[in-house]
Parts: sequence; C-alpha cells; structure tokens
Amino acid sequence: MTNHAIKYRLIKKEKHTGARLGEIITPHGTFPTPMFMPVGTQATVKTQSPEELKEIGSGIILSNTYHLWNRPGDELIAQAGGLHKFMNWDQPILTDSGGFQVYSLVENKKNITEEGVKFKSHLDGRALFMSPETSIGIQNNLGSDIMMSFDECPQFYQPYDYVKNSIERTSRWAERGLRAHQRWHDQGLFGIVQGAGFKDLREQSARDLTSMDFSGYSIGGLAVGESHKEMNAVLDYTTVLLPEDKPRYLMGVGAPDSLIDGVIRGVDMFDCVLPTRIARNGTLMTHFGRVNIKNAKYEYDFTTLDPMCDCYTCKNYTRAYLRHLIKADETFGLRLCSYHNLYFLVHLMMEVRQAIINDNLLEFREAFCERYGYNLP
Ligand code: PRF
Ligand code: ZN
Repeated sequence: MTNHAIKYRLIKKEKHTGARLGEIITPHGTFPTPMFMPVGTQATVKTQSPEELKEIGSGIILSNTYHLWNRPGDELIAQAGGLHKFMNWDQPILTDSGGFQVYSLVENKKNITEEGVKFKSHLDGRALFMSPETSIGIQNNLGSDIMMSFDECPQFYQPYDYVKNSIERTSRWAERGLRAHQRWHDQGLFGIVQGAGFKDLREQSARDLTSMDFSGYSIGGLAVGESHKEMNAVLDYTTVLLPEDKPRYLMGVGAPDSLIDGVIRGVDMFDCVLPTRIARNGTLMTHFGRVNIKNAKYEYDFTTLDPMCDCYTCKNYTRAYLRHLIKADETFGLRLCSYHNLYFLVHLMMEVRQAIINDNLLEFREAFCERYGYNLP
C-alpha cells in the first residue's frame, strides 16, 4: 500500500441519500467536501486574484497539464519553484492530465495509439505527442497536490466495442502512470473511471482502477452531451463501486442541479469552467435562476443581483451597474460577475454540506430547484 500524500476523512453520511460530508487533507492544506473547484487553466482563474479566490473560499483550484506544458512550459514552472509559487497560490491545486484537452485536438482517431496521443497544438499547430508518462512527468514538474491519470474520454454515444477497447487502454495507461509517478510523498494521483453509458463497462473500468492503489477516483466521460437523467443513472451504478475511504471527483460538471444530484450519489468534488465562462458574457446564476444582465429590463434596476447572496458583488453593486459594465466591456464587470458566479457555486456546496449535517438534503434540493426554476425530478 502506498502512503498517499492525499487523505480523505469521512465525517458523516446523510441519512436518506448517498451524500458524504468529509475533508481532503493535502500538503497545501485541508478543504471540506463536497466542494466545487474553480478552474484556472492558464495558472490563473480568469479575472480573479488569489486573495479574491481565498475570500470565495473554495480552498482548492484546478489547472491544466496540457495548457501549461504548451505555454509557458512545465520546465519553466519547475524552475519557478512549482505551480504554487509561480502563481502565488499556497492552497491545494488539482491538475487535469491533458487527456480530455488533447482529444479535442486529435484530427483522426488513428492518432490515438497504445503508446499515446498525437495531436496539434491549439496555439501554433505544431505536432505534439502525449503519453501517460509525459502527462505524469509534466504534473510532477508542476507539483500539483492532486494529479490525474492520462485517460481517453470517448463521446457518450460511441459504439460499445469502441468504448470497451478505450476503457481497457485507459486502464493500461493508468497503470503506466502509477509506475511513472515520482512524487508519491507530496502528490496524490487519481484514476479516472470511463465507460460512457454502458453499465458493464463502467463497472469494468471501476473494478480495474480500484484494484490499483490510487489516492482517489474520478468519474470522467460525463457532461459530454448526455441528458441529466443519463448522468444520474451512470453515477448511481458507478459511485457504489468506489472505495469509501477515498475521494470521488466528477469531472467537468458545474450546473447547480447536477452538483446537488452528484452529491446525493456520493460525489465529493466537482469542477467546471461554466461559472467563469458564462459570467464573462453577463450570465449570472442566482437563487432565483439565471439572469442575463445585458437584458434591457435591467437598465433601471437598482436592486441587488441576488438578494440571497452575500458576496462582494451583491453587497455593493446594482443590476443596472453590472449591466452597464458588461455592455461597455469593462474589465471590472468581468471581475464582479466572475466573483459572484464562483461564490454562488462554492456557497451552494456550503449549503449542501449544512444539509448533510441536518439530514435534509432532499428537502434542500427541492426548495433550491423550485426557486431556481428547474423542473423536478
Ligand atoms: N477526463 C479528463 N478530464 C475531464 C473529463 C474526462 O473525462 C471531463 C468529462 N466531462 C472533463 N474533464 N481527464
Ligand atoms: Zn453574489
């Protein structure tokens, strides 16, 4: 058994669902779970300073192996003293492996081989190659607290045989990654369960990966075009196969109802570009549903954005002012909107943790979704 740098402590299970209250202990501190992680692809969460991120309170952020490898380069970041020092962030960092990013850059499936993936840089089109060993080597150079295995994320509606071959290769890649990892003393490594919407393949993938000693387990291949119901179904039969004493991370999911439904099925961690991406075009999540702040009806609206939110943006600025800034393409507007959306999801998880303590998560879900305007169930 490996002595993992990352530890999960289960504090309490909710009475009526699979939800877990816990904490994850890393070399850069401890954060509570369930948690939503802001995405900082380019070694920055777009428009937010580390001080603002600390105020928001996620306690962990995510960054991307592929982007940092491509620019400015992992060697440069290693020379800077690692990613934490480079970006002045002293709390936990999780890095995605590049698996997901490089597939969007692969021109032909033939370029995915047993050895790794051949693809073209999104910056200048130059030919690149990434393998499990390359991905782990880069993540070792970055020095993130939690690293991801190099995986293939097939689209949801691929033929059964394609997905079966793919998960079997992903398991072999996971094993190669485990062997390549050089920093077990201060970096954890998660395996990623794949298998699209095929129950037996999800089970096979979960069995393969849990037979290897990872620090935690991710669920990949979701939020890639399937319905909310299909995602819930996959989670129902996947999370029950994962060990109780390790964290579970649902990759790339950030819609409020999906977060709550993931927690109900035993997921501990989430990330998504959604809050920051939509904020930059003026779409804001509030307790009463989505608001497109550019809408004419907010021109003279001098009320607060979300009366149930106590973030810096909501405490100090009106809808009319936010609308003006976004319409005028002012940087400060991007900052205020990004801050609110991140705060909204991080605080939603805080409310969810309280509901786990109170054993009333299903009632919380119903009240939240009704206000937000989601159609139940
Ligand atoms: N694999 C990896 N990163 C990811 C995903 C995946 O399947 C997803 C799927 N939504 C998001 N990010 N490595
Ligand atoms: Zn707010």
